[in-house]
Amino acid sequence: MTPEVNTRQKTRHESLGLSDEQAVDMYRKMRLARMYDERALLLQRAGKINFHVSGIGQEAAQIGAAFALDKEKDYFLPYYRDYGFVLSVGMTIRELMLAIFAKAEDPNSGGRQMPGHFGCKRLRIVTGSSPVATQVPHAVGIALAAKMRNEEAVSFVTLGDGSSNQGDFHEGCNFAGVHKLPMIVMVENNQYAISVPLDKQVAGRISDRALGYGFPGVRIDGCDVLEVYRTVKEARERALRGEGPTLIEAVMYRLAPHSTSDNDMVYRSKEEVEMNWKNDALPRYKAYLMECGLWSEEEDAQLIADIKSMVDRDIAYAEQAAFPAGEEALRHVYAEEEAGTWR
Ligand SMILES: Cc1ncc(C[n+]2csc(CCOP(=O)(O)OP(=O)(O)O)c2C)c(N)n1
Repeated sequence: MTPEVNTRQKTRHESLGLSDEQAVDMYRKMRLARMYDERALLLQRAGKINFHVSGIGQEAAQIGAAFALDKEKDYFLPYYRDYGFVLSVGMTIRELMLAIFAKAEDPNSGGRQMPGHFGCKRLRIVTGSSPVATQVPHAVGIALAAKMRNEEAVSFVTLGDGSSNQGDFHEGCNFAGVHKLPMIVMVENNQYAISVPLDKQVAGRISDRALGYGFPGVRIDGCDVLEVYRTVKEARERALRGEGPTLIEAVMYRLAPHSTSDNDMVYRSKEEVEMNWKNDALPRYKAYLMECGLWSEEEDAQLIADIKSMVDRDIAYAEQAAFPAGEEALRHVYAEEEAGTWR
């Protein structure tokens, strides 16, 4: 008798080296980021928080990328819509709530920065500034240091399509290309820079710019979480082999207005937004998991209920948490000397 041969075809995630548990976890994170975002929008409308910048429509790219990186070794420089990314590398809903309520316990900046300005040493997230694209030269410097120290690490940086027109982006990419630095740049091309559509920002493809910097540039479907995972994983392997940076242009659509201060109906139509909801990554990936027999409507309902109670609990916590003390306002702004040591 010949032994039974397993002829079952590998699923897409299995062929990428992802376990069933990891594939489901990606979906859990997508749902978590989405529900956080929806509640943040409501909190702003209710007057409980001042401001929110939404990442709705961009979660798949953020989560696919996070799963392909090494949380113990790599350095992360996310931009202000990357809730899916920071939640996937270990930030909690409670911490995000503390940030939007501007409370002292916010690990990102102790309530000083605008929401979405991530920074957390514990999670290897490097503090970012408000001027867009300034994180790119920071990522370059970190990649240079990693290379000089022979660390097995990459720096991963994200930015928007509009920000890829800034000098910081070009100068950073050029330097990283010359020195073959272990850096991955992911442009989250959500089609708009506030009110300016993509065709008024760039005449060519963003991914093609990499040609001029001397490293590969790829344009991928940013609403396909597994495709983003595959691309970032390959880019990381290239970087660790000493072959230098990769530019990834993840194409997606910003489904919410630019921020809670923006009226997007002034520069785009309701029909256009509705049409793009049809490509929402969440139902698409949920359908994939259901086809694989890894997810059910019951599990989905349970997940949504669990996230809702976590979000409710963390909002209650953040609401009652203390604001930073007035006398702390200048801490971390100027260097301080205490008992002979700089902190
Ligand atoms: C150097 C600089 N110029 C202008 C701004 C104001 N600003 C904040 S977000 C933004 C749009 C950026 O668009 P994009 O890079 O496409 O990212 P998106 O917000 O669409 O995700 C602008 C112009 C800024 N923060 N920094």
